[in-house]
Amino acid sequence: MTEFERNYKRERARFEELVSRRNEKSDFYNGIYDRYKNPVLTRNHVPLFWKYDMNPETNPHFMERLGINAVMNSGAIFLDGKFCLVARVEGADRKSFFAVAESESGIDGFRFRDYPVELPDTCADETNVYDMRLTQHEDGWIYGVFCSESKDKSSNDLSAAVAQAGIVRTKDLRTWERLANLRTLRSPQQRNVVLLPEFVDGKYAFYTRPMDNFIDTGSGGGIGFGLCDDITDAVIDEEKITSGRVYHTITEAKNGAGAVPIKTKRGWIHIAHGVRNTAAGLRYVLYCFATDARNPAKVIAEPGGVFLVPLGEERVGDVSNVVFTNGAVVHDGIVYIYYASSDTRLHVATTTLEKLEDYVFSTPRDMRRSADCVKQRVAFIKKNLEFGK
Ligand code: M1P
Repeated sequence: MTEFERNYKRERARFEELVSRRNEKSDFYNGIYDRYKNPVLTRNHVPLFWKYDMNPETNPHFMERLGINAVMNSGAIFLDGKFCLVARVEGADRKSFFAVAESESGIDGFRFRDYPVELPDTCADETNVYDMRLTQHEDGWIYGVFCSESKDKSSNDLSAAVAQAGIVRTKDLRTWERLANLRTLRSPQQRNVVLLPEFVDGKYAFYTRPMDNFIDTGSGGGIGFGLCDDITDAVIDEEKITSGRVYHTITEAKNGAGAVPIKTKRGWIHIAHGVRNTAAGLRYVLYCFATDARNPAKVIAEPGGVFLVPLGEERVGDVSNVVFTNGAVVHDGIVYIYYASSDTRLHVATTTLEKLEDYVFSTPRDMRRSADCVKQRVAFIKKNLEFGK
């Protein structure tokens, strides 16, 4: 057997074992959701023929020619009987692109289609694309809203970049039509933009994240909300802040919309991310809030504290201490929350719609000050002890 054949056979067997591995719930418990033992997508889920030259004559050592660094932040929908993810795949060259992976169960068996997504290349300056949110809109289209990043030519800093919201639409996750990037007249940069699945006052409704520059949100007060008339040339002139940043909470440094909001009897449920600064760098966690069904800019419930944090191995990766979501699926009353850890791999957590609603509407709010938080907890303990007597 040649070196090529030996290495190919071994790697092929490893790949098949990985993608056909069954997933099971881990022993984590908080009563709110279940976590799973294995990630649903990693860089090793990428087909071998995306990375290796498969010709033994030109690749006698069976060497990676185009490596993949990470598979992470994924948009998610249920389409034609399958859980479909549009994953952010990051090449060894640091450029991200999108690729569709499908599964029958939503918790395991995700396989990438043979080819990644080739977005219409309409922005000459666009250097990187990532974090697509998929919205099955009531107008009949599936929209993908993603970050379109370019070099900031007005700055001498080589790392200075400009983030904008790119928009595509499709019916089948195969043919993509690129629309104009979203323009927000009062915010120079945008990331983490999410399109609501329903019209509001006959208009397209977006959750935005006003930012002064690429990393810091600066004066941006939190997750914004704005309406636009024409999705093919989307312009938002005014953004109202919905879930805001607050001193000494999990959203102090910044926050951003995550999965497309989930419709419930009591309003839209949002699973977003909050960021705080620490001596070890930024820490990204997930948190929830709900907005009014008729006025989706108005927050009607915001449980205190975190919903999901990086645990164990999730804490380590290319950008450690991060969990991030940009996709969730509701199917048969089960909520599948796809979240990436440390910008490296993708996991799933599951709950039910009923439990998620219970969590969002029955969890006490953040009292903002230690003295008030301890009062809140003492009252809670007292009630429990009296109940136990
Ligand atoms: O590295 C963590 C995350 O950082 C960004 O999120 P935000 O815009 O809120 O800072 C995004 O680039 C995201 O992709 C990344 O996971």
